[in-house]
Amino acid sequence: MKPEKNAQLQEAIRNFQFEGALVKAEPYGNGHINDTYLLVYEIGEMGIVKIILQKMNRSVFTKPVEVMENILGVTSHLRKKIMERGGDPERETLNVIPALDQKPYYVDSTGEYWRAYRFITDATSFDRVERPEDFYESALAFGNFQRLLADYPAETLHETIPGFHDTEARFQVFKKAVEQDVCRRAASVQRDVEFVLAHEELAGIFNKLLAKKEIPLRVTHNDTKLNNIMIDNKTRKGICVIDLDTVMPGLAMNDFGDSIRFGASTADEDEPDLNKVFCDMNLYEMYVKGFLEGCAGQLTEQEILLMPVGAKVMTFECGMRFLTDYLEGDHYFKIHRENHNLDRCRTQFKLVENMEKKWDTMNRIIQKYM
Ligand code: ADP
Ligand code: GN1
Ligand code: MG
Repeated sequence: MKPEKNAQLQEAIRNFQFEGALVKAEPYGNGHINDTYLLVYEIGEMGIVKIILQKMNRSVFTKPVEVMENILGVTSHLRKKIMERGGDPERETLNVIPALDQKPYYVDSTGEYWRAYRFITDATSFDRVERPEDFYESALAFGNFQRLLADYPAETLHETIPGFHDTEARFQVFKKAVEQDVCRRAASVQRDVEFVLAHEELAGIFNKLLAKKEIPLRVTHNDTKLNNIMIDNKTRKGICVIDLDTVMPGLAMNDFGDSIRFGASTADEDEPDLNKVFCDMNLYEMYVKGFLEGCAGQLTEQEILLMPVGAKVMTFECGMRFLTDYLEGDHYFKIHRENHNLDRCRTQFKLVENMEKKWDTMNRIIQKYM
């Protein structure tokens, strides 16, 4: 770690209410947005206590205080419901640890925002499906999450990223990135650009249905990839939904779709060999079953029928976002190698193509669970 970065980290650590002796502080996890650290403390007879400390991404979340207001609101709502049904609120929802000044965040001397969570112990966040049953359990948990938030006052939530899943608006941003071509990369990705342009129709589907009031806005997670859920190591249940930065009014189909995009793929999101990338219909079916069970009858028939569209739209949107970021010089998603965003974009477009081939099957499976 660079010395400046470490100094900032140490400053943040000093400004939270952590007990015990710090034995380890290291970068953690595979999120694309925030800087996440694992802190390990030793507290006398209690033994080892772990903490998640995050430097929030200020260029993505321009109003970090509003993000934290949302998270406190949502987690206290969840906490109440978890306690009502005899669950363990320390493990089944995120728990924010206040800073020394009691605020839910600390602003360091360089103006960066930090926040801390209790570490969810004896659980794992997976970057790919290792056991199909885990994917089913994650679906149940994401569906359940949406159900628990069904009576949350949506009007009190801040829009932490305006137009986050407004695919139509993202299409316009993409076209602008191609036109401006600040990194002079557009010529080398002509085919990918054409793929987006040829799929323009996908970008407007949900806005049209929203305008006609045919689909409802609900409180949704909006970033439902598999590594945003903790799976209990013993019971293998989806114990806790994490990464609550984007909980906002949104579409049930998008929460479903983003999970399929990531978890039903036969390869990693950044797999360079596209011959390995397919949308697995068995995993898709497991997710359908789990998600609909988790939502427990809350969804309208129209929403359920539109789930495959959600999968295609979210995958297309995500690929387009990766390509936009590649064209703009990789300023949004963290990258770890050259052309990383381009590799990510191509897996998404390969998945869209594969979903198109399997379209009838995807719809048939949905109908089976209605
Ligand atoms: P990002 O927005 O960058 O994706 P996340 O909030 O998803 O950041 O955190 C990144 C990773 O850190 C997660 O995928 C998970 O592995 C781990 N993580 C985050 N919060 C916790 C927690 N409370 N307990 C255990 N692990 C966590
Ligand atoms: C980001 O934060 P993380 O890594 O869970 C992104 C999602 C993308 C995803 C692609 C706030 O998710 O929208 O779908 O990467 N989050 C944000 O892997 O932009
Ligand atoms: Mg995450």
